[in-house]
Amino acid sequence: MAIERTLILIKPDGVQRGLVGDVLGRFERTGMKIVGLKLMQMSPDLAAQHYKDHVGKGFYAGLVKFMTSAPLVAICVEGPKAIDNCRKLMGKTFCTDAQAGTIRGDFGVSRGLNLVHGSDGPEAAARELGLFFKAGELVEYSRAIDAWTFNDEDKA
Ligand code: DAT
Ligand code: MG
Repeated sequence: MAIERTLILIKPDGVQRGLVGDVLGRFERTGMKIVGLKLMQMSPDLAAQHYKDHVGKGFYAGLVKFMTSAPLVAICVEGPKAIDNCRKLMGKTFCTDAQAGTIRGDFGVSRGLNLVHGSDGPEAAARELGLFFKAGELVEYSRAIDAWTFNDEDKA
């Protein structure tokens, strides 16, 4: 099934810099669907679970401090190959390496303050969505424009 769901976070720097609309719009305008959306502050406990694979790395403490320092926006994006498609829109991890045209390339200049998180594979997406959203918080709905946005080939 090529229709996937992925977790996107607009990180605290994106919220503080007033870029929520611009960043969300990059995903939305592709035709992918927002099926979950909330403003929240990440707790240290949630940060530890979310970034469990980075525990012990040199940047871990700074990363957790940054991610818990102010509110972020959590989004569940749905669409054909949504996981890789969102990563492509985000660009390389450090804004300084990210290509023009990507979110990180167009809106950032920092390594660590890189505006956006996106799940990096199907297992991570399922795990991370479970951390940020309760089952009832993800909404199933169709849009009139769906038929002009993707077709059966994209769903196969
Ligand atoms: P990505 O966010 O592109 O999936 P990642 O999962 O490897 O990247 O790392 C998570 C975040 O940690 C990343 O968005 C920024 C920060 N980070 C990663 N490597 C870093 C490093 N070497 N120095 C500073 N921050 C780093
Ligand atoms: Mg990652």
